[in-house]
Amino acid sequence: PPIVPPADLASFSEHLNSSNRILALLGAGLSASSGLPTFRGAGGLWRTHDAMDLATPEAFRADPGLVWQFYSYRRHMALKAQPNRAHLALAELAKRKEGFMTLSQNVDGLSQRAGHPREKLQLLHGSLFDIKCTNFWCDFTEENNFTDPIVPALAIPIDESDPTSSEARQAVSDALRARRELDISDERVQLPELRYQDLPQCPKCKEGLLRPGVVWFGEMLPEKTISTIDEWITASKKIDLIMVIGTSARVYPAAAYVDRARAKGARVAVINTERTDAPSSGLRKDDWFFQGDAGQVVPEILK
Ligand code: BJW
Repeated sequence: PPIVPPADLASFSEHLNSSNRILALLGAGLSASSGLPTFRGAGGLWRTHDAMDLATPEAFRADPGLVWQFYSYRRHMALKAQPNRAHLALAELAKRKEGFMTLSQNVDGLSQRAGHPREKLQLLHGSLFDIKCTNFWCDFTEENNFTDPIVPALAIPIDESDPTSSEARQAVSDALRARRELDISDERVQLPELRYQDLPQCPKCKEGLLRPGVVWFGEMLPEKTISTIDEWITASKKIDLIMVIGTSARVYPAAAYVDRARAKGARVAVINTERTDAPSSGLRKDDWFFQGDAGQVVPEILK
């Protein structure tokens, strides 16, 4: 049976086809179908830590090693993951619709790898693969650093507890060893010890620690990103549609784009596994709510 009610699908498709100015607001639920955990709810725990407690400047100041271990793990998992059919369908829509813009809260690089046109993809919360210096007077930044691990000390530990003989272990290929990586998101697995000097250091000022180029709580979103979106909104006499995909829409200012689009006349389509996770302004009579896995629903409704 179709996962999307046919009547809703028909009215949505009709509206999409006649829409010129379209936004998509993406969240972690989109990449859940690619096997990456979300922040809230199941999977939002990393070891004993709430993922959102680690996504703060205070956490980094208090324990840069722990926070780097968390982000190094996330970089590794994101590189191993593959864009899913929803990432691909959105990339296709971006190519086909002139007035389409994606606002992604995701930092995993999967939209980029799905071939989403970069000028139509705004990264509200930065990227796991951008790096910057924490030294206040140093301006070092680097984009698209896919080195994994970023420094040797942050390599994911390998399960050495092999029941076979040591000779057999020697013969095990790198590929096989890679599959025996320990899951350091599990608190029962011991984290390797880290010394401060083994953490990623700034190659420019040679004094500061590097940090992931993501936006933590209490930090401003990238200025250029905000101004590009503001210009896009201002240039729109009307916004026809905003698709709110796989996000709890509770984190600001990202979540506010739903209401800003509504204020410009946009109809809202929510794609989420949970009906409770509608935008905070609530679902309205002529909104669409497509319940289910974004990886399945999005390609279906964008067909
Ligand atoms: C599926 C699915 C499947 C599952 N298919 N669906 C106004 C009011 C109140 C507070 C504030 C405000 N303005 C600013 C604030 C403070 C704060 C904030 O918003 N706090 C709220 C929590 C209340 N905002 C900020 O601090 C922002 N900065 C800022 O505003 O600067 C100026 C300022 C500072 C201080 C005070 C005032 C102003 C910055 C926010 C940065 C957020 N950063 C993070 C971490 C990024 C790096 C990293 O990845 O580690 O961004 S936190 C985390 O939340 C991450 C996400 O992008 C973001 C949103 O989460 P998302 O994507 O929605 O994930 P989930 O897990 O919440 O939801 C997943 C959804 O998918 C669920 O609905 C599931 O049901 C669904 N789902 N599987 C479809 N298969």
